[in-house]
Amino acid sequence: MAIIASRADLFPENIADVKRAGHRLQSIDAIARADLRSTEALICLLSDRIDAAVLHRAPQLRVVANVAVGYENIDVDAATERGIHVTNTPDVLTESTADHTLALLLAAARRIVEADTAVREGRFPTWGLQQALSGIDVHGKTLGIVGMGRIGAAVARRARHGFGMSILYHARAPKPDVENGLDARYMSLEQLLASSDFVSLHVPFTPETHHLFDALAFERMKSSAILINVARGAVVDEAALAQALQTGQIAGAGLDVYEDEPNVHPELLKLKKHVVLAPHLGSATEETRRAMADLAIRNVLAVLAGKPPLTPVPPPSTHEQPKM
Ligand code: 8YV
Repeated sequence: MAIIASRADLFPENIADVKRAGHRLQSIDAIARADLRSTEALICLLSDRIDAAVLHRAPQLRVVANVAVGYENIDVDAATERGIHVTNTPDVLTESTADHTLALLLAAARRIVEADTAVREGRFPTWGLQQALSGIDVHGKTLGIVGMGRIGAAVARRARHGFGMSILYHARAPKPDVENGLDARYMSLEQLLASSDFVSLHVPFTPETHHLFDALAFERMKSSAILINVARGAVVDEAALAQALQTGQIAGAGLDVYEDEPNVHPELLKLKKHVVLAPHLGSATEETRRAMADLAIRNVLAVLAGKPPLTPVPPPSTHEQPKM
């Protein structure tokens, strides 16, 4: 019997799985206050920082299971040095996150949140050709995808096959397998920014992607363009984005992630036209959160049974880059 400490509010079926495997589940409300001395498995969230100091407090630890595809909250080097497995939850959240990306793109382009507010406040606009709350067309436009991993490709499929959009993309290297069937064109970030009506971010957060979207990037975008970010907040310089929106350098933004969650840059909060702000809900559907929890549990149970984890985070020695 091993002790599994969980920061995640697991579902009844996860609790049953742990019981069936003969382990004990301990619910913890904060990593900082938890007694981890006997913990052999830790289930954690993106908001939990798992650094060398936390690992030091858990001498029995064998696996850290992040309930997220991203894992920049975990010091993977420190874990690997101690022989601790780190796992994430790829694939199971790809389609939901892609759905959410399109939801933000459509909402920002067609001003759905502003429209909803107007109706609720009794400001139903009078009919006119140059109608108040008119938006920007999505179908047939050009979508620039930055980071063509699993989620980027799922967004591209929806945009291409659902909305007849032309797909441009920038990634570390061209991906001929993804290009097939999508007519997607690989190009430099600079070219992509100059040519896209919508730009959607799907890169992991790494030192290289920190503030990849800064004042210069916004200068390079079309003034009619809308930026969508469901990846990581710190890929965008939020102050520069607020300024680009205020000055009309770009037309709008659909954001799900922020540099300093749960705080949002105060200047962004003031912007309404073509700006939609969601609170990090990319994978937040009932079905997907169940699938994420199930995968995290299966990773933990595999390691505790002496088997390899199903979805290990690549050990740093492989030099494999994280994928979204
Ligand atoms: C997380 C996410 O599920 O998977 C990721 O990397 O950003 C989200 O889907 C959420 O933050 C819960 O940890």
